[in-house]
Amino acid sequence: MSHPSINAARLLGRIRTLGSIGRDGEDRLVRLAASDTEKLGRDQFVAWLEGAGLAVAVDRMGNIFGIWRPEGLDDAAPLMLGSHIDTVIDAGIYDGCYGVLAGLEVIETLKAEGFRPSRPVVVAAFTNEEGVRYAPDMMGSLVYAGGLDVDAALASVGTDGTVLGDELARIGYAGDYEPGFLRPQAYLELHIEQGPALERESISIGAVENLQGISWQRVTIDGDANHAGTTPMSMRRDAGHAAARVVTFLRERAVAANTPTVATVGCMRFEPNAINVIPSRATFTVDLRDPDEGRLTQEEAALAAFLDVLAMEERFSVSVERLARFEPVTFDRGIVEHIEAAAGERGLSCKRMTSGAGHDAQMIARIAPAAMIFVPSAGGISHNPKEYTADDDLVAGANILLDVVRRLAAE
Ligand code: HGY
Ligand code: MN
Ligand code: MN
Ligand code: MN
Repeated sequence: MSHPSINAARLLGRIRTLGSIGRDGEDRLVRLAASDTEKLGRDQFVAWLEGAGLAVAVDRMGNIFGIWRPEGLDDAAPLMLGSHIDTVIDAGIYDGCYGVLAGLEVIETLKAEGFRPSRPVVVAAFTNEEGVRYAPDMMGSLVYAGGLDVDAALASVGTDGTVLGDELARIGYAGDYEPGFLRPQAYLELHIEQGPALERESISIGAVENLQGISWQRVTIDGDANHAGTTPMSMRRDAGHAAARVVTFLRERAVAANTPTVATVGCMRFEPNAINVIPSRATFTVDLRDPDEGRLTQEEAALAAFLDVLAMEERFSVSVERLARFEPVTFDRGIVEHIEAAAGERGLSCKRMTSGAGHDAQMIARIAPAAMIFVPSAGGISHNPKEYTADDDLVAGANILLDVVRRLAAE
């Protein structure tokens, strides 16, 4: 059976074009949510949507939707494809952007072929998936799925002191539609794996059946600033050392447990941050993840207990702010089976797997059957300019997305 395929050159060209937009003075890709550089990426995506003849809608969260609604399908709930085009700092060019551009590519391919879907097909680029500037991550899709009030989200204050709603208005992406205005009949997200599993097993396609839980916290430890030279070690309340003990505690506990639990301290700041002053304050973030909700809760409790001991033993004052907490999600088995069948028909190897990263699909799964398709990441590297997926793998994944859309939009 011949399989009409996507336009590989168009997709690969767009991935590279979008990957060149939003580079800083050191040529790092930085398109943080609602920033000036992200606006450039948004504008390019909207231009491609308009060029494809899609209706473009932007909601109050700045989520962008390209809508293909053939005649006579006014009331049918759409099939939604999506991901995000905001990035981390010094990002790769595939995370998020691949899924958004492949979704557009699938729609353009089906339109050109004269395919008549049973329902509208929509491609979405959700705001602030990365959560680097404004927490929590997956914010745009979380609001879209009703998991966070839109006004509360727009009032979020960023790490740079800006307010999300003001920034979206400033860059011209504070839309009129209420988040959730298009209730999808199903949601599909194509994404790079961002981990080593597929490459290690030489498998082309991941049929993602679940996604692990995520806990983000910000911890502040207060001690006493003091002279680095004159203060006896026994008299110190060194917040920097206390923070270092937490980092070591988290890593050693996760390694020793030998479970799927992962723990990361990604941000750390000392005050007053001077070479000859014992730090009075350490502020740092903790990212804990586990596919099992019970174990994730247990790891959060273990951290809390360790912080309590630090506070009592060494008279620190410790405060913890919860930044994000998402339970593990199980995706729709029917769609997962479609992904596996589509890979089989194209002779592509495929395995079911868990997503270690958070994704917009995890949020949209709250309001519609959802699933994800993964393609291999070279060396399992992501959130890093070395992030890479071979063109053949990118095209294979987009063709599987095309085939699954054809199946779901024919029902
Ligand atoms: O943190 C995550 O896993 C997602 O990429 N924001
Ligand atoms: Mn992503
Ligand atoms: Mn990411
Ligand atoms: Mn993600």
